[in-house]
Amino acid sequence: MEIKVTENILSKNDQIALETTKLLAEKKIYCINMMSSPGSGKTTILERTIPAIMDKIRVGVIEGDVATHIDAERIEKFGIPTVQITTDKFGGACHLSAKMIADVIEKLPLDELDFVVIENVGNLICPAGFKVGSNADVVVQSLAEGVEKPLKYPVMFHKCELALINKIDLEEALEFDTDTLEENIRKVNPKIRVMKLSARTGEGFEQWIEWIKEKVG
Ligand SMILES: Nc1nc2c(ncn2[C@@H]2O[C@H](COP(=O)(O)OP(=O)(O)OP(=O)(O)O)[C@@H](O)[C@H]2O)c(=O)[nH]1
Ligand SMILES: [Mg+2]
Repeated sequence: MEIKVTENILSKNDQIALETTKLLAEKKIYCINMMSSPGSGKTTILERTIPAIMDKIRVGVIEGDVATHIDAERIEKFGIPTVQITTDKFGGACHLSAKMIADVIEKLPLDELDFVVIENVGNLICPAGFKVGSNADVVVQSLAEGVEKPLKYPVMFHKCELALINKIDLEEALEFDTDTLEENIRKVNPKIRVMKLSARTGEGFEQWIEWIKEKVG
């Protein structure tokens, strides 16, 4: 007779991430984890998103970088709660871990927020392997990176429920095949939602802002 013993052993990282998810749920906060290669436009997307939502949605941001407070300073100018994590204190880690988030999350005024955005360290590989306690994972890919990236770095696209194709203002100049990029994203993850936008011009932002409003409720 075969006896199957199934144990659900969460990794230490996942246990800490779950605690953060519970804390955010208690505070009725929706949280997204934005990930991408360096320079895809995560911070620029936030710079356009925050003023579009901040009259109705109370938003706070956690910025993750290997070094510098540059991104936090870009976000702080909107007068919203912002925390910068620099991973050079953790050996220059190429991702945020659940513990790094748990250690700073209460620096945000959680009782006064509806929405927390975590901008992860720019890297298309490592952040996909570490839950941080977010409700949704969002990947940004810019046109300049090439159509094959979802096929070469599938784990990130598999993990995320939303892909933002950014910098569509460059489509003509780069002679970029955005449809093939979208197809490649869907090949990796048929369920993923894909939105095309430009943080430079604001084109395509309506559906992204709508998505946030639906999720935050
Ligand atoms: N043309 C164009 N440039 C953009 C767009 N979005 C961002 N950029 C530019 O791309 C560069 C990188 O943008 P960031 O927003 O700093 O990218 P990031 O993903 O936050 O970068 P890291 O935090 O370093 O990973 C900047 O020079 C932006 O001005 C866009 O939609 N169109
Ligand atoms: Mg950034």
